[in-house]
Order: sequence, then C-alpha cells, then structure tokens
Amino acid sequence: MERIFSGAQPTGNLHLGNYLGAIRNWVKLQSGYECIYCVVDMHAITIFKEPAELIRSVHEVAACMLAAGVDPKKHILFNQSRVPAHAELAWVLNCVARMGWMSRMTQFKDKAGKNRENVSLGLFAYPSLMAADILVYKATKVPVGEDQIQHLELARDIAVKFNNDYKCNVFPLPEPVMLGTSRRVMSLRDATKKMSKSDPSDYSRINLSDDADTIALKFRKAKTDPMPLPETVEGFEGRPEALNLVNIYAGVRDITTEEALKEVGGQEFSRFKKVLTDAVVAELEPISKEMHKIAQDTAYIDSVLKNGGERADALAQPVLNEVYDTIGFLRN
Ligand code: AQP
Repeated sequence: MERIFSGAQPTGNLHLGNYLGAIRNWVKLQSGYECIYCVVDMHAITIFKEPAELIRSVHEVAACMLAAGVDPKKHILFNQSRVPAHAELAWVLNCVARMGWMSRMTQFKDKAGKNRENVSLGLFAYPSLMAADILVYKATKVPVGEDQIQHLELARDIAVKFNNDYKCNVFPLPEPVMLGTSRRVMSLRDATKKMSKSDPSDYSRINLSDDADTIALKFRKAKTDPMPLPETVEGFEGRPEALNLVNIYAGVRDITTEEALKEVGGQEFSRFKKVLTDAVVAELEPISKEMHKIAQDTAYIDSVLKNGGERADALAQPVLNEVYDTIGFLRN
C-alpha cells in the first residue's frame, strides 16, 4: 500500500483553508493509503513562539485533526519533535540542497519580507526539513494545498540529487495530492492573499473553532463588489472576492465552481452570504463541537501523540540507517 505523509503547523487556530485544502483530504485518503499525519512543531519554531503557547497549539491542532476524522488507531498521528530522525535527515538534506534552490522559495520571501537579514536560519531551511519529513518515511503521496507545491517540488529535487550524488535509489519521488475546488482559499479581506493563520486580522479567515454567529459576522464583513454573482465562471474576471466566496461554497459542498454557479449564480451578495454561511456552519459545526470536547482532554491527546510517535519512529529509523550507510557514516 502506498504511504502518505502530511503535516500542519501548530502556529495558531486552524482555518477553513487548512481544512478544505488539506485536512478534509487527509480524512478521505485514509481509505486506500497508509497515512502518517504530523503536527509539525519543529517547523513552528522557525518564528519564535512562547513555549506554553506552542504546547497549547499542538494540543489544539491535534484535537482538530481528531475531530475532523483522522483515525489514530488505523493510521499514525504524532508531533514531529518526538521523532529525532526528522532533524537528523534534515541535516543530511541541508548538505544536498543548494542555496540557490532555497532562495527561490516564495514562502520564504513572503515570510521574511524586508527583514531577510534578521529572520532565523531555520526559516530559510524550512523546505529542507519538510523534505526530510516526507522522505524519512519514503512517502510517495503528499496531500497539500496549492501553497505547498513549490516546497514539494523542492523535496523531489533534493531526493533526485541525493540519489544521483550517492548513485543509489534510496528515495522514491513524492507526488502532491490535491483534491476538490479549494486548493487555495483566499483571505476574506483581500482575495489576492491566501487565507492564513498568521494574518493579523481575524476577519480574514474562518477559524475551525469559530461559532455560527462569528462565521456569519465574518462573511457579512467579507470584502465584495457591488455586482450580483456572475452566471458563468467567465464572469469572475477581475472579481477575486466573488470567485473566492463561490469557491468556498463549492469547497464545503464538495461540488465544482460551475455546479455552485448553477445554484447561486446571479444572486446578490446579501442573499448569497446567508446561503454560504449556512453551508459553512453545517460543515464546521460538528467538527468544532467535537474539537472543543477533545481539546479538554489533553491527557488523551498526549497519549495519541506518544503512541503515534513511537510507531512513526519505528518506520523512520530504518530509513535513516539506510541513508547513513549510503553516505558512509560509521555507526558500529
Ligand atoms: N489558504 C489555504 N488554502 C488551501 N490550503 C491551505 N493550506 C494552508 N493555507 C491554505 C494547507 O494547509 C496545510 C497545513 O498548512 P500549515 O499549517 O503547514 O501552514 P501554512 O501552509 O503556512 O498555512 P498558514 O495557515 O498560512 O499558516 P502560517 O500563517 O502559520 O504560515 C498545508 O497542506 C497547506 O497547503
């Protein structure tokens, strides 16, 4: 059976983009693949985070994954720092990846902005740790949102260079898996930017923990334009906010944008936003309730993550040993 790896950062509340772009697909893929899902706490410290806040976020993100339907018995759910092989392989991959490759990563450019000289070395090396996350399990499928495609291509480039440099075939090449219409959910305040945990405005995103009233308020305040919704997709030209809201509707209903327009095309935003709110609340409310319940029981979450970490470690260690043997590290 093919193996899947994917992760989410504990950097704040998970949002509708994380859910539609990644986590909902993780759940679907559980039938048909051997899945390893990870709360990537080592990635989260590339930008400073208070330790107590990091612990709270790891619990919250794990609770959300469990509430959404990740099955920790049939599959593996753990937090990254429990498995040292991620960091160990990342060092090897740092020595394979090229500075020029890393410098072209748009997420680094976006996050570092004008502050490039002062961001952490970890933020720059982030994609190499992400490559290690995947390759240390020889995972071949990686469900991600569109924003992570460039990092995944880099992981493939690193795997190819490792195999070529050491004249071996240690790493299979991982491929992205993107399902549904919500591969890139955009901000509710500025539809040219992706919906993100780190956006300073809470009105830019729908958090999975938001209640029905908050979701309704955020959609009421979402940026729109004065025209009614178009009847066909061509009518979205120059209307990114309209396209984003209709795509969110299509995403939660699990239908195409064209099918969504058959239902809501031509509606005024005031009417459509109510329809959209009802659809999003119907999808998120059960998850949000379950998430609040699970989040109360941190002992349960810790036991899931510990058990998952032990099982992940058992899969990762032989791959790391193979890498060390390949590159000539003496270990006996
Ligand atoms: N807006 C989005 N639309 C679709 N998919 C998205 N993902 C993230 N944002 C969107 C997907 O969610 C998964 C987990 O993402 P992550 O936690 O690793 O962090 P990220 O991609 O950096 O997302 P954020 O929310 O923007 O976090 P911050 O603000 O902390 O950087 C990934 O599969 C991602 O593609």
